[in-house]
Amino acid sequence: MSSRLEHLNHWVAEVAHHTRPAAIHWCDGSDTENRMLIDQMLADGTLHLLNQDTHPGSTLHRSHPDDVARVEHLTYVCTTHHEDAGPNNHWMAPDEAHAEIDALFDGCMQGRTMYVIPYCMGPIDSPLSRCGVEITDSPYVVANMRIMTRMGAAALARIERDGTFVKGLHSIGELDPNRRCIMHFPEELTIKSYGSGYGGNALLGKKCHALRIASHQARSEGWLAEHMLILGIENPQGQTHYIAAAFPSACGKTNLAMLIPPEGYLRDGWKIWTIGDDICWMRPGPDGRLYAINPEAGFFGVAPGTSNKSNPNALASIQSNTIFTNVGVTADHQPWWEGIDNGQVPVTDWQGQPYDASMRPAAHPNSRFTVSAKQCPSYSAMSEDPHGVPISAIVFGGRRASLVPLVFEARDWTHGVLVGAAMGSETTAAATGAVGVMRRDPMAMKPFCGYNFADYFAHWLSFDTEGAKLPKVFHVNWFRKGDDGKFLWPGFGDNLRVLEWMLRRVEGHGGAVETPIGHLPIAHDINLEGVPLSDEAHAKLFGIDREAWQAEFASIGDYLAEYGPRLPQALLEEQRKIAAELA
Ligand code: GTP
Ligand code: SPV
Ligand code: MN
Repeated sequence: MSSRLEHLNHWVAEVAHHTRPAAIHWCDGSDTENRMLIDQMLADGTLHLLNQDTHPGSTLHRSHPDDVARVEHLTYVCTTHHEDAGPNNHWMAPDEAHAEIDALFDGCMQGRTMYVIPYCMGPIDSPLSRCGVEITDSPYVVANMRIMTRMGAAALARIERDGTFVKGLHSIGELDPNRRCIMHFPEELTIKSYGSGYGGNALLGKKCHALRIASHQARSEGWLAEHMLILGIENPQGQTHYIAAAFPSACGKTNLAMLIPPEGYLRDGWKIWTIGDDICWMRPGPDGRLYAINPEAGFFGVAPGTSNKSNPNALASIQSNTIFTNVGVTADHQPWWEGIDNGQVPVTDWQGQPYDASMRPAAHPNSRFTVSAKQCPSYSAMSEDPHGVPISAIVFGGRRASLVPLVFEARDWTHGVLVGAAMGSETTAAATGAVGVMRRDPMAMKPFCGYNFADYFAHWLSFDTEGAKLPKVFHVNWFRKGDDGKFLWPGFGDNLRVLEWMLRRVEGHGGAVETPIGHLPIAHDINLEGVPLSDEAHAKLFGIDREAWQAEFASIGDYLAEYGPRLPQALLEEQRKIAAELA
């Protein structure tokens, strides 16, 4: 190997010396390699074969029952100065963190194969892309990384060209929750993760690299690494606008990214193009607009609730070559989850036990599918464009049963940054801990920002420069509930009605009323043809309760105060101005 890879070779040798694997395998990403790994995992029970007539090439993995979600309380950002990680992160001093986790890695790969996975986040030839190498003792991680990233020989060639990469070391260890932690060293471009084999804890290219490390890097290099989907909306005239949207985990990104237009819109010729469903890297282009790429190559999507009605594109994508994790199975070995709504019944639950509805759901609420983005019928060829796509609108949104209307528009960039910073959402099964608890989740980045949120908000504000052509900023809430506890808005495909209004606003001809919290559509500004809404639904989706919003702004003020003097003054002033208008 060339001298430009010496650094990589040296690190691999050092890790092998420390973890003592029985063998070292450099992943080339080939079909042969993938087949070899899948066969080996089928033989040792890591994977189970699903029905090859209905789901060719698809398998099922059952996680350890204590290892089924991200673990935010065991996730650390280890910067030299505590202040740089901020109140939004768990922090440990780098020396102490290395010592603690290195002790866990000591000899941990004995009897196992150590896999070296070179990967590229983003199109191989894009200047916006960044590479990494994950070392892991989990073949399941290798198989997932092969779908989720551009992995193998082409990535290694780019690493050789770049001469730099993010180092990620991972071991499933004993899968013991008491011997588990995920450490990030953004100043060293290094990740160390021990004791979990699940999703964001183990597929290090995803949340660890593409968000926590990348957000830190993006700040110093003048770009943004965000927890956002990217979609293209093609109007009947054939023009396509791109939108990036940040919703917290399990709050609708995959679904919105693959939306199928409702009947009337389909007839008129509207089309949706999927670029990405979870992560977005964007930077200003020469024309002052923000250009975005999806750093991922696949979807690690929530299974429950995915049906031919809610998300036909996702369902079509996962008919073959898919790894299912923690779903139930039917008598003839087809995958099954709550809400699949296909007339079949599960016989085995996600733990491999006979299904008993009184014991547990058939599929874990955070069960997932891993599939190549290329299998999605709405996947856009623009996803491979090295320049990325220009973003016309940024959308923030959360899961809010009360208070927050269906949609509103920020007055300007500074207000938009406040709208993102003030985001709140009810927690979901994507992370361990209580579900349904309202918490602040700025820009849907609470679990993923690799530095102090105060600095992050300042970084967002800094894009508002002379000559910048920034996207308009909106806020949505698909999850408002009525007094009966049911969702008031049909959601899913009908969300296009809201996106269409946004595009009219972007083009300068959509109607709205000004309120202290932003511009709201009056109901007739949004096309509601064929959407029967009760008077209660109407009032709640398109109105604001001033008194309740006063309380919300007081709470937002309290939240921002937690960031102390480091918080940008402009954000505080914006919050105070709106609080005063509401009073
Ligand atoms: P992560 O992969 O964890 O980041 O999640 P995500 O943001 O991609 O969420 P996803 O699209 O997988 O949706 C999560 C859950 O929300 C699923 O159970 C969906 O059925 C549900 N959901 C998505 N969109 C809507 C909507 O418009 N309305 C309602 N009521 N539910 C929705
Ligand atoms: C999320 O939790 O936001 C996910 C799943 O997209 S994970 O890869 O586990 O982070
Ligand atoms: Mn996510």
